[in-house]
Amino acid sequence: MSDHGNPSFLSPEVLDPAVRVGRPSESSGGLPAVTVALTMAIKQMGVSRTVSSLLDLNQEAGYDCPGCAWPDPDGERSRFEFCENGAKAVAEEATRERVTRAFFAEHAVAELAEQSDYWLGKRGRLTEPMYLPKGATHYEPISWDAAFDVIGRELRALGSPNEAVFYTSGRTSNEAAFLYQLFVRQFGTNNLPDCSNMCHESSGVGMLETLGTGKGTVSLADFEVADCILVIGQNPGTNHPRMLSTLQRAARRGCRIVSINPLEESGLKRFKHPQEVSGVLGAGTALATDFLPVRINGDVALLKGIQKAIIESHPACIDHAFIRDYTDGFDAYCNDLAAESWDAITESAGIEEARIRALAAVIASSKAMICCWAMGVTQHENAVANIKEIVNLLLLGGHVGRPGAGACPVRGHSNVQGDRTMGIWERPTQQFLSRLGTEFDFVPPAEHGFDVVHAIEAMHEQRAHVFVALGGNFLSATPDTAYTAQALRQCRLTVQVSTKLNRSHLITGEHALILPCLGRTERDLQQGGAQVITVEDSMGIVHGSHGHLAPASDHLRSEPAIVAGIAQTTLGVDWSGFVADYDTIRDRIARVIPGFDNMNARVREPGGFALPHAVRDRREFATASGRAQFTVHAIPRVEIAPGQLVMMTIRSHDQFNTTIYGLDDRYRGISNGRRVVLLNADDIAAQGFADGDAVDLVSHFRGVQRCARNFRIVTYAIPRGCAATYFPETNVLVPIDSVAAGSRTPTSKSVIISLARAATRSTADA
Ligand SMILES: Nc1nc2c(c(=O)[nH]1)N[C@H]1C(S)=C(S)[C@@H](COP(=O)(O)OP(=O)(O)OC[C@H]3O[C@@H](n4cnc5c(=O)[nH]c(N)nc54)[C@H](O)[C@@H]3O)O[C@H]1N2
Ligand SMILES: Nc1nc2c(c(=O)[nH]1)N[C@H]1C(S)=C(S)[C@@H](COP(=O)(O)OP(=O)(O)OC[C@H]3O[C@@H](n4cnc5c(=O)[nH]c(N)nc54)[C@H](O)[C@@H]3O)O[C@H]1N2
Ligand SMILES: [Mo]
Repeated sequence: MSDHGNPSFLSPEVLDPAVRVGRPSESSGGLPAVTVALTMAIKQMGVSRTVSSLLDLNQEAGYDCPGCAWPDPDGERSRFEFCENGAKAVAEEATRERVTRAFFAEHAVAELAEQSDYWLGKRGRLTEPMYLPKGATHYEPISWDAAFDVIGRELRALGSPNEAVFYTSGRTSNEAAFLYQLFVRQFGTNNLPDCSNMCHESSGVGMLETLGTGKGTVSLADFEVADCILVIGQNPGTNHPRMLSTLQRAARRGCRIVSINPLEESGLKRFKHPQEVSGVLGAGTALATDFLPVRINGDVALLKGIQKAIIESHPACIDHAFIRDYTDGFDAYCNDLAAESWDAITESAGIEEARIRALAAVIASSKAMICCWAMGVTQHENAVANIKEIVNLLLLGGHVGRPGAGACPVRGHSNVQGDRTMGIWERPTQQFLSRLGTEFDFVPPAEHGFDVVHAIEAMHEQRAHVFVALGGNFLSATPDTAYTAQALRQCRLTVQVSTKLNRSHLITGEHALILPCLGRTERDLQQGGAQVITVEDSMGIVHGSHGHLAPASDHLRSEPAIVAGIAQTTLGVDWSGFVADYDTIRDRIARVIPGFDNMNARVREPGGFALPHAVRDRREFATASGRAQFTVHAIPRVEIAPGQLVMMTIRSHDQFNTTIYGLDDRYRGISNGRRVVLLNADDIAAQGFADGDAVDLVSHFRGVQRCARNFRIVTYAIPRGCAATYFPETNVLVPIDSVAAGSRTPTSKSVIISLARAATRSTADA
């Protein structure tokens, strides 16, 4: 265990006394979106940087927005592809604030750990490599060469390469990701956990088993012809705002848009396009035509109910030819639905039979349906079953591999899909490994590596001793914060390649390094000139990204350069050629990864290029049987004692994962604080509490209780028995051993909690 101080490593657990609660808004976008974004941007970047950086955003010669993975429109994109949360993401990176060596000399690590995530993030960009020696209280400057030596020494000293963990977050470029996984595999391990393990892993697993692909089967053009779009467990108004323009165009054509969500998220009610005059001045466009307030984790039941109703009442919409020619398992699926009881369905879904039947009629009348989803369905014990039920529904109507129809898992991080394509995966296929081994003349390790949860357990049990993160905020993003903190502290060395200060820099191994890197918005100048990096969006389009801003500091290195530095001291390889000219990395990607032939030429074409997709393009299903699979799942039954609630941990409008942009959640009417718990009025009353009371949240799993203190109760339109809080404040409540079957994704949207009156006085009295 490290012995530098004993900080309370979680965010400060004190009430937000100034939190204000108003009414949720009736629409999203509009003038407030522009003014809030510009105010935040100008505050952090100043006027001229704001103008130049926002004009470059998502332009063909500009950089890819670090905000989300929603694709850019083809052809006529406006000069100003505006999105409030994209602007905030840029401002956060292009801020003029700096974390310097003087800052680290002034503040002990233990002192910094007492600060909130919001405060840490607002200190600005990291500027030079910093080192926390064993036993030290403060980080001190270190040269790049010395830093790489520290890493090389620790990695070479390990008993086995499997004692190191190499995490990746989804902002990493294709080029950096490809080099990183190559280094890790040449070092000798597949311990490549990534943020996907906590995100869309359940989508990947569920789709791979049923459709033979882990990627979504639609492109943006399909949204122009779909006549029904289901948005399941996703809050695009906050997390994928550019998707609202797509939905708006669909709504104007008369496309039905259905939201399945415990919360009636404002972003899906009505959208005022900030780039249209009517969007700024008028009432906006109504988006969701139907809203089903499903209970948390009621999706398997609801989806089964819809399908049962379709089979019973709308047999004409079943695509029997498709089912006969392309699928397996239809009979068992029908038998299971016939035997399912409506009582079990309505009880679990929390939606009446009549409403489910009405939705079934809408879907039955659709000729081309797209199902979109995100974290609302992927972070439950039965998350893979959720995904497979979505696939069942699509298969039933033949809504796969035809225009306007298909599966659309909406990815989170801007290059999380590309990182996986590049081989950031703890369970690589044999085919990938053999192509990599052939190209680079080595034998890659075949044994599967650690995912995120396995990695935490291995560090905790001292089976892994070195932790390296290429981006992200591992401590705060992962479940069971206290347990994960102990795990990181057991390590000999922890290394964070980062742009901004975060809590993972403060909870460290015996010694620790912070390696500051260039961000998307910045110029990446190498020996061979200014470099382009590439990313892959949520729909498999690969395109270039060119940063134009001057780097936050002269000492920053690019991610590929940092990976090359680590590889040099660890393996003795000279990758300076790769760093000098990223085209040389892309040449190798093109030879290893199918679909990337001639990559260097094609990424330079406007808009980039689309990766081939066998399901979308040819209705070819690379499953074990070569056919798409109908599957059967029981409705999950969760034991919930009286007084207990199911809690989902969600994002506010002012955060990007663990980066807290601000303290407001404008669309939900909450401002000036984040320690809130959203509850149904009847649950509040039944438990003897009142709106505004301060409570501690206690989670219950396998006899173990975990506690997060001091949350203000907010009355909200949420189904009975359900609660909502913000991530990452409540990650401390998510049990490390509570993971989705099949994908091992932490169950961050299904946490069983109870409420206890807080020792602190209620905010109403404070
Ligand atoms: N501005 C901004 N953009 C982001 C991010 C960010 O933090 N900020 N994060 C990025 C990342 S990495 C990701 S993965 C995405 C996340 O994007 P989302 O998945 O939209 O994010 P969450 O806030 O986790 O919201 C999940 C939604 O699911 C609903 N939900 C929760 N439980 C259930 C359930 O059991 N069933 C159903 N049907 N719905 C449920 C919640 O009410 C909420 O509306 O966004 C990406 N984009
Ligand atoms: N309870 C709960 N937990 C969750 C979730 C949830 O819904 N509920 N969602 C999960 C999901 S979907 C995800 S994706 C994970 C996210 O997990 P992560 O990806 O690990 O977390 P982020 O908060 O996105 O990482 C932010 C940090 O990334 C660094 N960074 C930003 N840009 C760059 C860059 O260009 N390069 C490098 N090297 N570093 C950069 C900055 O230092 C910043 O502090 O969290 C998961 N955790
Ligand atoms: Mo994510």
